[in-house]
Amino acid sequence: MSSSILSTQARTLLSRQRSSIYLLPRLYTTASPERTLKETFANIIPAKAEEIKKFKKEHGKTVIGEVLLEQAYGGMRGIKGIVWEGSVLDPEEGIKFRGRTIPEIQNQLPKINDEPLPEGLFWLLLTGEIPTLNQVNALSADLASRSELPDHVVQLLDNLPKHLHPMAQFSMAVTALESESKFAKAYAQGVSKKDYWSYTFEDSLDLLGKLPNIAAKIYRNVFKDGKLGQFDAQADYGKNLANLMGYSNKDFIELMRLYLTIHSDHEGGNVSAHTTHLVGSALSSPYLSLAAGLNGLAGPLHGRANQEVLEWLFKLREEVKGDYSTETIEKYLWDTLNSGRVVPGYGHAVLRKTDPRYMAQREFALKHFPDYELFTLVSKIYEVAPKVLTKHGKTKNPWPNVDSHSGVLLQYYGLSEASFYTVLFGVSRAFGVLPQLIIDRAVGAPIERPKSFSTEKYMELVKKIESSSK
Ligand code: CMX
Repeated sequence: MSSSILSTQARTLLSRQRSSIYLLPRLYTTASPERTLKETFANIIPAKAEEIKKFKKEHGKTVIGEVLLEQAYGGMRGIKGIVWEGSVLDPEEGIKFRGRTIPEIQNQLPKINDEPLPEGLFWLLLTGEIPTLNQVNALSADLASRSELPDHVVQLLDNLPKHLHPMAQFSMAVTALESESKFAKAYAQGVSKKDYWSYTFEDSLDLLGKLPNIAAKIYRNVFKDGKLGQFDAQADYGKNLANLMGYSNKDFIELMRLYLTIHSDHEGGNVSAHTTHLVGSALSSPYLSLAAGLNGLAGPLHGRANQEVLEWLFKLREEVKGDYSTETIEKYLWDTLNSGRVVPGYGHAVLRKTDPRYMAQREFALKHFPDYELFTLVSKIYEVAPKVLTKHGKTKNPWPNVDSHSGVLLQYYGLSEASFYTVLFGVSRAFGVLPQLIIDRAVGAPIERPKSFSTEKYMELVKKIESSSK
């Protein structure tokens, strides 16, 4: 077992507790004697739960921050109040998954070709360990075995109007899968708290397994002939997602693996992660919790920015008619800002430099299609926009985020329907938020309930605090 998420004390405790861990069924058979994901997690979690309990008991009253009034009115930016094990976002360095940067996970996670397999990232986020290729292959097979959609979900998707946004369709389909929730059924039968995580784990894997079919069904229904491409129970997740949507180009499959890996997790405070975690804290099933998160991801300031970027780029292209000079692009940026809109794909609530997810996608483009016209345009904007945004003086971060680049890669391979892009983001986000939901249930995380006040009450509070400090 990796020592990455456990202190020495916790590891000692774990070795004492190992014998008392109840036995779990194997979820899939593999020739390898290695542990399954569920067995690995079950082995880690008692010590982790004990470590948290002890940490809370010994340091629970330590002050870890202060809250300014402007933060209460400013979207709670920077307030520490969520526990999120999978990743931490550093303003300068960007996202780290269990302490590893994007280049590190690209290097360390198991691969079939050059790009990491998102199944491996799921394993890492849940356990803190890098799995072997055998373990990842077995997990891919397990997810594939859970992929079938119940008839009522297929019918629901087939009956939705094409003009309903793909993200609304996505969230509805995930909500409708509640009928399959093993957690909800077990809870209704009065299962013990200590077993919540096991049912949450099963629901999470069932849900992840079904997402490629849901996403592809939406894509094929809304934009194509409604018929899904090939599904191969022996193939990995990224390949099946690409194939089901009707894309078999091997570089596109590589792109899907990279895309699903890097869009997965971005610590716990972003809207989709926080919403999933919050709704899950009420013991809503993974289906209802993820659907809530997807509804947040669908917002233009969050995941839908990838669609907005493409629309904005196309308008720019139409307006400048092939003139990609600095002056023309500068003018277009100022026109956007002066009309009271944001420049989509730029800025971030936490990051203060170019998003490493942007860089990973840029490197993919440089490797596979350095001369693609839209990539050239995006690169030109990358040269110009930070200066314009800095001069504009509002945003705290004039650098591009993940959404600034993703659509252009999809365009290159012919996936040109921008309103579908956030669905792909959503499939990936499930890889990041479901591990935390399982951990939350395993360590007995409480229902979330922060304090709110009216403006009148804040005024009273501020008056009291300010007069007592005079
Ligand atoms: N263009 C123009 N103005 C921007 C801007 C941008 N790209 N980014 C921020 N600003 C403005 C804000 O609207 C805000 O203006 P007001 O004071 O008038 O309200 C001001 O700059 C300060 O904002 P900030 O503290 O820098 O940024 P926030 O934490 O409030 O918001 C974000 C972060 C991402 C919502 C914002 O940068 C934005 O709207 N960017 C464009 C949309 C986008 O790309 N979203 C995707 C983010 C990644 C993701 O979640 O997928």
